[in-house]
Amino acid sequence: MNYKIVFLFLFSTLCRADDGYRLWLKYDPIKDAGQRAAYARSAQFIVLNSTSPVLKTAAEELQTGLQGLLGKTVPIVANAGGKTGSIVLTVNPNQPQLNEEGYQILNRQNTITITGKTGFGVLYGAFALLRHLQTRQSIAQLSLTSSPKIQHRMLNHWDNTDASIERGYAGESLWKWYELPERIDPRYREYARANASIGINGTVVNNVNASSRFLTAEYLQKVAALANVFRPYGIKIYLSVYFPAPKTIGGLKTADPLDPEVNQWWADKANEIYKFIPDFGGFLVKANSEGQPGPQDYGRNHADGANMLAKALAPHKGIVIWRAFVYKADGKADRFKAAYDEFKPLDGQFEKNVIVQVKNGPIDFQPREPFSPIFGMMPKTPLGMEFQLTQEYLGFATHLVYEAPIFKECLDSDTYVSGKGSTVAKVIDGSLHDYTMTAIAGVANTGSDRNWTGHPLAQANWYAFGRLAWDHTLSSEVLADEWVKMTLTNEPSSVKTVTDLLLKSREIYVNYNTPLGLSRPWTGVHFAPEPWQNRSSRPDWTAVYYHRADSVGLGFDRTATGSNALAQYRPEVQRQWNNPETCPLPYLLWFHHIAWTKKLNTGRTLWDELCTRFYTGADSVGWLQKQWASVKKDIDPETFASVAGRLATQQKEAVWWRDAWVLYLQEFSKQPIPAPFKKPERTLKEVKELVNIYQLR
Ligand code: GCV
Repeated sequence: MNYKIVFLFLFSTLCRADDGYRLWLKYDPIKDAGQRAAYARSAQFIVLNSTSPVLKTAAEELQTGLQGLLGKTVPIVANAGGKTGSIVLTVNPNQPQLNEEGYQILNRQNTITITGKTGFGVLYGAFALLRHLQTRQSIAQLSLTSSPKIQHRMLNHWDNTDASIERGYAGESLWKWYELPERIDPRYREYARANASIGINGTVVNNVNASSRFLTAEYLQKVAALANVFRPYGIKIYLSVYFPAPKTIGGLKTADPLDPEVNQWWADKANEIYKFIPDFGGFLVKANSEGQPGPQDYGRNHADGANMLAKALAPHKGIVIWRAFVYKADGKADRFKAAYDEFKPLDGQFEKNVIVQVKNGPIDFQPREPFSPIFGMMPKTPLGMEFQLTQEYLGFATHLVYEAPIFKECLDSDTYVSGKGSTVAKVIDGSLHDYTMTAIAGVANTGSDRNWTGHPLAQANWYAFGRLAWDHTLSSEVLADEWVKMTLTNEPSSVKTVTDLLLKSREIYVNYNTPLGLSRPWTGVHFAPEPWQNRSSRPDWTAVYYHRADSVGLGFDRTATGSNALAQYRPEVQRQWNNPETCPLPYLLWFHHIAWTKKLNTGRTLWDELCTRFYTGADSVGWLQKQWASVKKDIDPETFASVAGRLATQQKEAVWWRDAWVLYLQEFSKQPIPAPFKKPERTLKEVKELVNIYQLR
């Protein structure tokens, strides 16, 4: 026997790097033998007395997880014969403390019972129990009760028929349309598992800039094949629809929502869809937005369009999710105000099965935005939340930005619409206005890259989104801690270091990218800084429209002396933000044009404060690198190297962002770079040349 070859084989197998494919469902063996034995005593059997596909999924998921964590096969039995040490899965509709998808997990006399009102509840309970073990918590006297606060917890994929993904940075689409419905990529099931484990129960598989092909019988078969894979994981499928589809694929002369023939076409189409997919979720619609056609093309409004589709879906219990992301090509208007102006007057005019989906902020997924003023202002219309997981404005898959703090900042914002404590979270979970339907969506950051998200740490954004969609009261810290333990390491000091690094990453990005409430200094691919960009087919697609730098100062005046967008908020919010002295610094330039020499409450002038943030932000990427280097021994080598490489790129690009802003703004401020910071090594001309190259990619 050639021992050298055997040794090399074993060595390479043992050292095989983790490619990130398993996400947070790794279930690597628990190293601590005592802990493993303690868990194992309570996991001798999985008891399931049902043939329901969802319950079967729950039992099998438990079995897979336990096999990995405990290193033994835990049999699934119909009856444990009175033996303790079993995990019993049971559905009991008589659980007033739970909603339809909630679960209760109790450990009594060494029998763990996972109860749901439905099989879905049990499935979520099974994943919750595994999470408990993965994060090494005690299961003695375990007592967990949890129900999702929001009904429709969804991913929105901006995926196209040609496998490209709009704003996707992790490879191509997961959906192989040309192979479906015949070939089912095993990855579809892995996708469903990952989503179910964090409570996601819906997915829109195609881009909101939609192709009408998805509504053809050819594609509906493909979509149905995906739905079949997702179903046992409690995930419903939805489609984005192209509003003029009755014309493009139906051969009608119009797509007017008040035209009877058009209504009939949609009703027939809905009937056809439900034949393919009996539990189809419904439609997501982008209409009269960024060039997409819609009801306004026929002199109708958004409610007319949404209601027509809602009526077609209602007999099948489907829903319409109508996006509020709209703004007209009017350079004189303030884009900030557009969605509110168009949608607020329509409150109460939508059918019962319509949800209006609103982006978290009024512009477009900027690194920091105030909450959209619509939240709280449409009490008679269910408003859903749209967050973006894919890092369109957050450095794609090279910059590290843990997004839970972005989500929380919005969810915890107080609209004051029914007095203090009327948070955005309470608007979208329906508790404030008794909405009959509730929804939250994340624009997915997944793709065909082996590790799903490109940046290995961006998996945490998918994870945190799902967990927050289930329970928006969870903190960013708790979610980071869970994800790190389940995905990267359970070594306490490294868990602490990586969690801390994740938590600080967003603020670091904002500092070198868009501090003090700056926004949108970019065009084209949305990656490179371009604050000087002043020409486009539309003024609101230039950078200067947003930052408004001039010889006096910087920022967009949205008070009464400016666009008066602030008037869209409740007076309590206006009072805080109207006055530059009380406006929180992170939002300052969103609402005020501030003089360069104005002293801020940090004791520095605006110019000095900006420079301080740009420089410390860029320097902090060095800190991220050091922190990451310090956990090397506890992180899988492939993951470690991938993140280290990306951080090195981020470091380079953070300096480039800093230089672009500082050199450009200095042309207006005419102020020196304050000590101790040093003048950028390159000139503005050089930065512009660099950016031009990036815009080419
Ligand atoms: C899907 C931004 C993005 C677009 C996106 C749009 C939307 O403008 O840049 O790629 O289109 O938002 O949310 O509809």
